[in-house]
Amino acid sequence: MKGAKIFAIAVLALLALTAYMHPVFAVTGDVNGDGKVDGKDLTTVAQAFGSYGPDYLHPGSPPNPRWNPAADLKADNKIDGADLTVVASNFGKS
Ligand SMILES: [Ca+2]
Ligand SMILES: [Ca+2]
Repeated sequence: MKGAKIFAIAVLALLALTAYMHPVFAVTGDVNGDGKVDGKDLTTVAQAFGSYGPDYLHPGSPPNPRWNPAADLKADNKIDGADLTVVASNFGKS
């Protein structure tokens, strides 16, 4: 019984730690992973705008030369307005 209680406390502590650290590792719209959403992220998505990933045209097709998977925030294998909107709507967050 004591072991179960210690386990429960350990799980709760881990969950609290995860919730605390989560924003540091994942800011929505943070393309370059520097912890904030700013002009650099917007520029990165803008530069990849209109590009597409591998297998987009047909199975086995190569990715577009400007393809940047980090910029595909709405993960649909292409960079379009939806990805730009994610950066724009989270702009300034950290
Ligand atoms: Ca950033
Ligand atoms: Ca996308």
